[in-house]
Amino acid sequence: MTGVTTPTLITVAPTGAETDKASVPALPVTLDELVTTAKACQSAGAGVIHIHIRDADARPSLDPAALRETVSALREATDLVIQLSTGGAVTDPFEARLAVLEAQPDSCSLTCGTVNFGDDVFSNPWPFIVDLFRGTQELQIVPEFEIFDLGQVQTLHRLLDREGLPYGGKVHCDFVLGVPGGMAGNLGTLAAAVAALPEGATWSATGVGRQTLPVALAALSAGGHLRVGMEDTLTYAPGRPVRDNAELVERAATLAMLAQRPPMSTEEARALLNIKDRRAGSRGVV
Ligand code: KMH
Ligand code: ZN
Repeated sequence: MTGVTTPTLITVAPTGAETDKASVPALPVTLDELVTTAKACQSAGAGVIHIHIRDADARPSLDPAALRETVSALREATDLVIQLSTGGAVTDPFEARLAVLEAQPDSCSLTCGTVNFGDDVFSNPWPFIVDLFRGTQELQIVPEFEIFDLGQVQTLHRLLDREGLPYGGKVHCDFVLGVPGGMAGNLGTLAAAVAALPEGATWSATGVGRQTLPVALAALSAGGHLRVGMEDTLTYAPGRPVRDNAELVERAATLAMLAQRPPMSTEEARALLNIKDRRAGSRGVV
């Protein structure tokens, strides 16, 4: 089986758009909280950070100036690959989601289809997917293809067949399992999704809520990478809320070490995804 000896890319998704700060005070929502979280998560073994920002009232936001400021502050404070969410919140309009690319992140999420999302709908129609993909190519941003359901893998094939490879030439996916309305968070579903991927694609997996550990263990055993964080997981163990994002990264790093696939450094993460180096003093594209 491929990948069972390769190091593990750990992505942290610290905030998301769905959880209220008022009900989860540990959720990082201000720029200071995000920077502190990012540093702690890099020290704990993260290579990529998947960012949603909040406004002054801790509501989900896609404010362009705040996104730019966030990218710049995280780039200054860490070496993490900075991935902005283009999914935003279920209420965000397509234009604002496309405009996220203008903040010049290293990477962005790109969801490959519409999915029921609890009581809501996370809308990603084909023309939007194509527009977003072309935007990433033009602005030299590496997309991470988010897959919430099996059919979305077929949409990824269609996208690559019609539009060519993403910027950087690598196809990297993140499976999000266990969203109410999306694919189930179990081994059989993950195996089917992995088997359907384009040849040579790399992937990580995220199990939402109680699916966190089963999905992480399955992903490690199948050569995949890990995404963890308070966007997806708020309970560390039954009856015990997550203290902070770093402890989820620490747990992922421990599992990866046990699997003899230690966490990747940020430089290894950059090489895996072929990220353009936008850091000060860099020599350009890696
Ligand atoms: N907040 C969800 C509706 C992404 O970041 O691209 C979408 C989401 C996916 O979180
Ligand atoms: Zn997200």
